[in-house]
Amino acid sequence: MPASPLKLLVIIASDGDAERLMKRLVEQGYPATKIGSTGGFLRRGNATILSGVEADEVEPVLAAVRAECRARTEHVPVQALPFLGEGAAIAQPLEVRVGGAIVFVLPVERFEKT
Ligand code: 2BA
Repeated sequence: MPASPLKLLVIIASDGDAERLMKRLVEQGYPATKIGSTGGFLRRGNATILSGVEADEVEPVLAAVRAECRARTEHVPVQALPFLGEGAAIAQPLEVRVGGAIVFVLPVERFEKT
């Protein structure tokens, strides 16, 4: 039987959640690479995890993401935002989603290991 097609999961998560998620993925035998990244809106450090798995492994990986990356809200002073800050001295803090994860599932055309 031919192998299930490969998928690449691109997972963007907060640093703390990403660390726990990496641990869980590796414990469960899924390959994962963590890259330091920065969110464009908050300009905070976050982490991007790449995981290349077979199509039938996507759901178990997503289950791990849901278990480790729980969304919550935080109030961020508008002055702390890099592009809204100027002249926003009296604006109310902005409620933003932090934690949780953003996941893209991409088809993999070809995989090579040299
Ligand atoms: P940031 O761009 O720093 O965004 C952090 C959080 O700020 C977002 O959480 C969202 O709740 C809020 N936010 C972003 N843009 C906003 C806006 N224009 N107005 C009001 N609130 C806004 P998430 O949606 O969970 O995104 C978390 C991080 O995932 C983002 O950090 C970014 O690094 C990445 N991300 C999210 N969507 C993406 C996408 N479509 N493509 C690439 N990266 C994405």
